[in-house]
Amino acid sequence: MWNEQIETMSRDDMRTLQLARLKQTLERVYKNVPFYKKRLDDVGIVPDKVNSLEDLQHIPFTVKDDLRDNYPFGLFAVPMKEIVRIHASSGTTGKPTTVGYTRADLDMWSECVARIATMAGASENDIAQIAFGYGLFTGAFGLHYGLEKIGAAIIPMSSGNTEKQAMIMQDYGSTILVSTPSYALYMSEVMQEQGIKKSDIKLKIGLFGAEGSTEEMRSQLENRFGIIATENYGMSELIGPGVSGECIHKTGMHINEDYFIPEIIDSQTGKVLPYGQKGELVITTISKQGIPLLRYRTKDITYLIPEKCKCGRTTIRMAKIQGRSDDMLIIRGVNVFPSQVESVLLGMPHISPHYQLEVSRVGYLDNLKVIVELEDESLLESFSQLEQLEKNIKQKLHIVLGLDAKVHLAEPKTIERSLGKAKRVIDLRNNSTSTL
Ligand code: DLL
Repeated sequence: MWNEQIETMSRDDMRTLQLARLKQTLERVYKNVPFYKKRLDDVGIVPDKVNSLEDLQHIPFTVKDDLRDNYPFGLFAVPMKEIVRIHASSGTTGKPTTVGYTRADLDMWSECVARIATMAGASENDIAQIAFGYGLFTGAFGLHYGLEKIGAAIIPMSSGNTEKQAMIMQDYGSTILVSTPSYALYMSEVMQEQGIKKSDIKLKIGLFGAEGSTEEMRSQLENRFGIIATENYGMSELIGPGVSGECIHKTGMHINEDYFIPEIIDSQTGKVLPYGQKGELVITTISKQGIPLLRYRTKDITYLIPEKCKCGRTTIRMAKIQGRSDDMLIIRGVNVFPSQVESVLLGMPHISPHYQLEVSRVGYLDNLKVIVELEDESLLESFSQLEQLEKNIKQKLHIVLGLDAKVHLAEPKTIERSLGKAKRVIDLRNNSTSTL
């Protein structure tokens, strides 16, 4: 363990620590951020009267629009001279949500990532190839400094240039790959084309994150590279990667609860839900200085697992993200998450793990087209086999989604590969695309 004292703390001690830090955070934002002073005044919350964690539920939520409205630095809680780094969200349209880090924030961030890397099995003996893009995106820098803190040797590859990634992986003997799951999958494909086999590389651990993936996708990655694939979660507004991560038991992502208080709410009513119930994840940062956030609505859907883990850690875990509340497609009244489609497709023979969902509207009727890529060209010759495959996919999708989808079998390697977060949904109803 990286920080045994914190990671195995009793629930009572953790709650005491959380309350003390919550109070400090409330006092700090009340004093330094006019936005929060007004928010708290509006509901009559006086920071030094908050005496229990239960009081948290009376504090108003913060949402992405609050950051947009105060763009770029309006929610910062320290003077600019104390900010030593700026990052921003990975969104492609509009103004990016912008965050600032003090030196203490950077230390805390590295500590968070050091913990999640260690729980996934990483150590000073490892060579870590970082294939996230370096830039405003938090992924690369977060993993970089966290892994460096534990003493691993960092290869700051950035994303793209996939042939070179494969060569470096083989030549330098990388033991950890850091990337999105979809980019790792693409990398494995390129390696196969280059004739590089599992036995030619030394990879042991995949630290995957920044987008969702199913258990089926995990198995594919583990088989293709011969690794243990773990997942980690984060968000630029909250710190970047390092909010939570899986240990080797892969039974949910341990939340760094001494820095982040998680809650699950019903996204319609805003009411807090009990452990185990699925809803929207809301996080309060309780140590951050640059831009602390109270009850930030992540829009990510998950549930919390409070039981102690087999690894010995007592920190609360969050289940795999089941989708984003704004990523859920409503097709003819039926709720569809791209991850449901992924879990159907990845279990089937003859098709590659690359897919896209295209939603369109004809008249008043929504149509879902699932574009599925064939694994190789062997089936292209046989019309009857193609027809049978299409029928099988349609049937399975119908069982899981409860609606009829059109299936389009695309030729091998025709769906665009992503270097970062994969574009899974093309929604022609309002001309937007989104990630899984
Ligand atoms: O993606 C931070 C990060 C980088 C996390 C590298 C892990 C590894 P943003 O670009 O702000 O930050 O995007 C945040 O990405 O709200 C989720 O919807 C999604 N996301 C991140 N990790 C996961 C995950 C980074 N493990 C948004 N599973 C979040 C599913 C994830 N979705």
